[in-house]
Amino acid sequence: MSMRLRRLSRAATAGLVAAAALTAAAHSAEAADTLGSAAAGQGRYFGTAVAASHLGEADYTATLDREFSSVTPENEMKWDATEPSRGTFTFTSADRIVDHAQSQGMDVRGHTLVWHSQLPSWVGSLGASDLRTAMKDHINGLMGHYKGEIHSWDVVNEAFQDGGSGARRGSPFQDKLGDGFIEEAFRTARAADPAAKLCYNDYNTDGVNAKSNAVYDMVKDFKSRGVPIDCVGFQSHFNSNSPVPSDYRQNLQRFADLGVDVQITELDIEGSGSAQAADYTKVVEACLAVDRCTGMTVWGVTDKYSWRSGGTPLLFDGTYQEKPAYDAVLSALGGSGDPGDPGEPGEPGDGTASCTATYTRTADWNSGYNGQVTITAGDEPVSAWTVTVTLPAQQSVSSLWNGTPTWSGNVMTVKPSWNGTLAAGASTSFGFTAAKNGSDAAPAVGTCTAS
Ligand code: 9MR
Repeated sequence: MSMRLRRLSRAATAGLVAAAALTAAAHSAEAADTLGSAAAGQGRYFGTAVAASHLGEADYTATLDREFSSVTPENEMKWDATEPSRGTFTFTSADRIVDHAQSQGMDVRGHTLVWHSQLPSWVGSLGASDLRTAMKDHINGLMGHYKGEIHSWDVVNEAFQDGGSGARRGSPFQDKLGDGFIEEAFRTARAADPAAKLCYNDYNTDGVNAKSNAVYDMVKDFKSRGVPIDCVGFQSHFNSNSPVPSDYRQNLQRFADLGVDVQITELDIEGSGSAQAADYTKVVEACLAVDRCTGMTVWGVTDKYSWRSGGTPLLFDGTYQEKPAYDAVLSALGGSGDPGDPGEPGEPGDGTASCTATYTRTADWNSGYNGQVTITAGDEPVSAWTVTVTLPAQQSVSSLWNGTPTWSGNVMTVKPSWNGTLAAGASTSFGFTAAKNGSDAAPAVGTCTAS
């Protein structure tokens, strides 16, 4: 089955479901901001980890669909879940999450391709050359299956040791392939899906310390040698032993200054009440203070299913009630829990669709580059969008995916292909490959219009 056919059939289903959802939203009196719509107002996504096994629970899915604009499969895309024996890929649970997300106009983060944990034992028993092949096959298998459908992939996860040394963590990849395995994984990933942002993801790297310094040095080296990396993920699992660091913003900023996006990828903070709320505020404010902090993901919808459920670290309690931490995050994002007058001009529910468009260069080589334009819906659902991109005169576009272009001179007007329907606050993107023909300048992205 070809990728494109599979995606089109998914998108067709998504269109129908989303059309129904849009009608429902238009008749609903629910006009308070949500995490996703408030974050969209700041040009960010707000995501959550999701487990496929909970999607049948009505309250879980209602909370997920209402509040979040991005999802990360909590375990379903990991190596043990997707390639339990060599060359045999199983995508049933991961597909369920991706299909659900698409039906709601949510984006998907891919987690994770190369990691020492949740790794089937057959991988560890391979010799070096076989292991290299298996690693590349795994990356190609996953990224190929979801090509064009994942906004960011955690290509390599947790490759550095805790503690003061900044050393690499032992793993089959590190032990048999050496330090170069990370670079090989990123190069393979870029070729497998040029539209996805490629991230390195880790924990205890949230403040400036020996471990984050080691990751920083690696990213700096990758950027200087043209190894493809687009973002760094900061897991941000906090509790009293590992509190929100006072230099969190400064640490995010120094990575952003290397020329990568930063994302908060697995946020949870143990605690309760106003103290927990204040810690969440610090995290959101830090991300908003860093231009290249493109979004935040909390590591679960409800305390009752958290991997640290005893520490009640999330925004909704076990009965899906909003906690003080929820109110704090919403308010830090500039959102309001006040329903206002639904339908009032400027309020959600006024029926005016809007969107914003941002451009990033996702790959670069001597003669050309890949560009990506991300379209984010405002506080109303969007059923179609239009973005103009003006290229420097010399440049020419050889291919474009996830969008439909028409040309007038060097101005391309791009409309959706399968991805016109967006929930409030949700994003989609299209990508293109351009030949520089002597000009390395960036294209100009015009105003996004929506209906
Ligand atoms: O939340 C995940 C939990 O359900 C799994 O049992 C666990 C197994 O390793 O992984 C948890 O998620 C981890 C994530 O994939 C990587 N960073 C740390 C997360 C919490 O352990």
